[in-house]
Amino acid sequence: MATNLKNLSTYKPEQVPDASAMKFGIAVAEWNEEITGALLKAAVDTLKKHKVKDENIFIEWVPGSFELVLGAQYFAEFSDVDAVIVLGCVIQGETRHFDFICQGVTQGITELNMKYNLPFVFGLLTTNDQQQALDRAGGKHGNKGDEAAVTAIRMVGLGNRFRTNQ
Ligand code: DLZ
Repeated sequence: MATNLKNLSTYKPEQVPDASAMKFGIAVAEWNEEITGALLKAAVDTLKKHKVKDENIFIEWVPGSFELVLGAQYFAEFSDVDAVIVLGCVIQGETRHFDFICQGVTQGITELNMKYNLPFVFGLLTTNDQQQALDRAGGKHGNKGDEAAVTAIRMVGLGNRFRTNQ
């Protein structure tokens, strides 16, 4: 939706269902906190804009992006949220650490989506440098936190539609 417009925060409001009864878990990484804090704020603001109640937004910080997978799984195992959003920012360094973290989180979140009957939304920035991350955390390319929140609401809505049509 948004990415082809080069602004991650652009979406069609009519595609977003009423979220007033939905519950969301957000796992957010402490690494690159300037960025992840901005992603988190945008995600929470967007959830609230779509009527998610404060008391239905559960936020847990984890040390780094690699820990997002287990943080997300804890939500699935030990809470009754309707969807989990993970927010992190991995910036390319001089070593291959970047590749391993990105691969681990991508694979891990994909597997969680398959294992639990729950949407796990991938809000991980993987950038070459800090500026690219800032551009996507409230800069010229919008905010990936907005997109993650909208995606989470839409996926919960999709699940609800399937369940009620059974
Ligand atoms: C170690 C590491 C490095 C080098 N870079 C990042 C990064 O850019 N973004 C991020 O979220 N986390 C980074 N980490 C930390 C790992 O994600 C993880 O927390 C540690 O390897 C401990 O498991």
